[in-house]
Amino acid sequence: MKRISAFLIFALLGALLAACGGAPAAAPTAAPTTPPAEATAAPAPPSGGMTGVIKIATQSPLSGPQAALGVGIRNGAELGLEQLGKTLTDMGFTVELAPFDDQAKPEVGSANAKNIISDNDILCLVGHLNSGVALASLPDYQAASLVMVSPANTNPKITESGYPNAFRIVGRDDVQGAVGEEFARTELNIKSVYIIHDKTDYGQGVAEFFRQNAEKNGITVLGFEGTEEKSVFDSILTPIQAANPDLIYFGGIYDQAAPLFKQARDRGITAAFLGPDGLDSPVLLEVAGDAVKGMYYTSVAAPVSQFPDAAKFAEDYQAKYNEAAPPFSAQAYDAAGICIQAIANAATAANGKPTRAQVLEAMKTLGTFKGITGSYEFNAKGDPVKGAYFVLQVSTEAGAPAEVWNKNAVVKRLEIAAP
Ligand code: ABU
Repeated sequence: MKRISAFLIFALLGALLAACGGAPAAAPTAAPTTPPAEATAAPAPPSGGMTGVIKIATQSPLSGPQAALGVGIRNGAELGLEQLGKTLTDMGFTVELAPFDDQAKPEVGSANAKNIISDNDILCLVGHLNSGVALASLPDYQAASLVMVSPANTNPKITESGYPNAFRIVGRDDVQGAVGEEFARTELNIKSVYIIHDKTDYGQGVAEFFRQNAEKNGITVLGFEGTEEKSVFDSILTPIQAANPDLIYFGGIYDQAAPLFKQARDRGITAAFLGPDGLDSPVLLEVAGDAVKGMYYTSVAAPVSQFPDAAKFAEDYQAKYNEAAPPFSAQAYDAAGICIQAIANAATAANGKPTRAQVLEAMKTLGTFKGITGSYEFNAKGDPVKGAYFVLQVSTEAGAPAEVWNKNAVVKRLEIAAP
């Protein structure tokens, strides 16, 4: 009888609740043996499980003769994290930069890469300056599914070797070499060229693209030499002087080009000079002086003054680092922004700190990223769908090289689809 009364009371209560629109109470299952987690845990993080440290690494030369561009890449990425990292800190993460010095040496880059992938907090990498160093490091990045976004590497092998984790925001040397050759032939009326390169993946690669186009289009190639010499170029310049070319094309970086060009002029060689984006540094002007004033070069980066949306970046860079923002630094800022956006998208999808593999997946569906140096969308290989290519002329104005470099004139600006 008591059981029936209790049943009736519960039934009446249930009917009353239902009449008031309340949901019927669920039947209890097993009694909890421990207090609910919410009762004892620390206050909930801002959203879901979005806590912990997220690091973005950089690899570039921070010491040695190519540090002027390499430090710019590190600094540009650092500013990117400071100004764009809010996307991640607002979600609840702590964001840190992990800078590595690859010394422009493939073996150092590769050793660093092993350390980078052993730090599970590093979810994306901005780098490198040198294509050869990136190519030595990519197998390790790939093994760990670590996304690399390069602000500078132009050798086609970066995106033609099948690394699913390799992305870049700059154009490629198969195009850059052709742009340089066409400019030399059609605008400078060059009929003969002597080509020197630095024997690296980058320098030799772009020199070969220049040569292929020159031979195809009727420029006489009087010589094609590789050298690792950095200071005394007599043995290289003696045959060049004898050959008397209209043009010396140098495939390599400014630290080698500057003494080469200077010594060529000092010997009385009158050939025009031309080279690719590895020359895009005020240090070329600082070291070679009058020898390079007025010379032309091609670039995929160009001085920061060429990008209207990068005006604030240029101001902030000057204020923070007490020097003008060098070429590739604004691209590093954008590469960091791309890393941040991909990590944020991956975190949202995972509702927590993502894995590297999840960041890589997010890169594949990133869409268009609007940066300060351009809008970037990647093709299936990791190239930007369209690359920007510049032909520039070194300013002849007097003044500090870092400031004068920003006055270099853009002679041509091309947007060319990735091959
Ligand atoms: N593209 C300029 C930096 C040199 C390199 O790609 O190796």
